Amino acid sequence: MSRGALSARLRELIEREEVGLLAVMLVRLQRLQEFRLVHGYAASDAVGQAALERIAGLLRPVDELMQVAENEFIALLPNLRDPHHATLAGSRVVRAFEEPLVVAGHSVLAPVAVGISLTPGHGDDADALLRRAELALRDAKKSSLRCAVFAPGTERLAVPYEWLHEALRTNQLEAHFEPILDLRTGRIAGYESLARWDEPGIGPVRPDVFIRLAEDTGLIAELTRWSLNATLRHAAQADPAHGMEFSINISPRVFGQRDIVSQVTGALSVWNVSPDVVTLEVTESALMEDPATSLALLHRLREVGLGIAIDDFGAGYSSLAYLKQFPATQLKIDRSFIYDMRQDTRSARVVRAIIDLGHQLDLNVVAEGVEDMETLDLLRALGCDRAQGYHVGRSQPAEQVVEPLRLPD
Ligand code: G
Ligand code: G
Ligand code: MN
Repeated sequence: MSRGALSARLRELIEREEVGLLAVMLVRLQRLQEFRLVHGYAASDAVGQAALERIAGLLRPVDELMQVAENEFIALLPNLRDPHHATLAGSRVVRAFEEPLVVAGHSVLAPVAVGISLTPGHGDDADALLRRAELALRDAKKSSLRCAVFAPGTERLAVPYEWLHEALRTNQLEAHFEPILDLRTGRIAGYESLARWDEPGIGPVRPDVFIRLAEDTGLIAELTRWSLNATLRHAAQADPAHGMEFSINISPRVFGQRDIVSQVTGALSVWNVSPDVVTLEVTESALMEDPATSLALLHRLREVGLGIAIDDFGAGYSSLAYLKQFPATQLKIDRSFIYDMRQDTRSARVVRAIIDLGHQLDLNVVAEGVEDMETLDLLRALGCDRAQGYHVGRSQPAEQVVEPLRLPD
């Protein structure tokens, strides 16, 4: 079913009095791309079909279910007694996908995340409800429950271009540093720089929101320039004797700019930071858009001495063929593989395989999103080199982080 048809159907339901409390439940299957890479399109379509049937089996006869993308389903749940029942339905779906789907003899573990919006409550505009279910789904992915209801106040999608432009111009963004632990020495090896934007009058704007806005509007060049300089300015404050390393996220889109190399080297020399303590984090998807150009630019950055990390490994369209050609120094395992490795031995085995793969390619392997000690211990036992995540430490304003690392005056 198309998005247009879905919106139309949702509008119809909203207008009907007898529908009462209506939930829009967005279910997204994860890891389908991985499966498709191994087993092909027909098999992954079959997984979509099996998932549809599994969800349908959990719904009431009055509920409506449709598949809106290969890995995405929307259920409309009318006449709910109270909002809590929407959460119950969502959690039921999450739990049901803890069991593998069996498709054409293959057993596939495809976990789901569920985002929910409600009307009345979260508006009576069909598109807004769908967007809010999507926002809830992003929260769900970050939560161990894998199911979330839209939380009013978290919505920052409507931030206009002008505000971000102004925020960049007036230096309103702030670099926060998230610690990265060396699992061998038990010491902090360095920090990943994460942009934060707290706009007076509206509150914090989520980075995934403003980074996407920047990418969509061309402000990403400004944002990258800001990010490089803000990170290196703070990095420069740290005494090199501490041996700290600093990682900077680089958006796919900047590989379209040919001067990205001189921008990076320029910022390094302005702040007098050695390239060997700086790693640029790039997602695989970035490299798939225009592999030839991206690879050439990455090779030049590598030649200058910077580290290159493949960020969110396994989450996108992973291609082992490209991985082989990457001048990467580091592999960051996406947190969707980490969060359940304690309970799920298959996840743990996938993590182990990724660690071994990374090591075979001489990459330093970093696990993202480590939320408890058990997972940390498990990763150490599997030979993972580094880890980051809430259990290691949350990000904090860069100023505070570098304060104790300062050069003696
Ligand atoms: O903290 P978390 O919500 O910070 O970040 C969300 C996403 O935003 C992450 O995928 C991260 O890679 C990205 N991100 C954070 N800061 C920056 C930045 O300065 N530049 C780019 N390109 N991406 C960033
Ligand atoms: O895509 P990238 O890996 O650059 O994104 C980093 C993001 O991960 C940031 O949004 C950061 O706030 C978030 N993050 C960091 N540690 C954890 C964690 O332990 N659990 C979860 N759920 N998110 C985390
Ligand atoms: Mn990152």
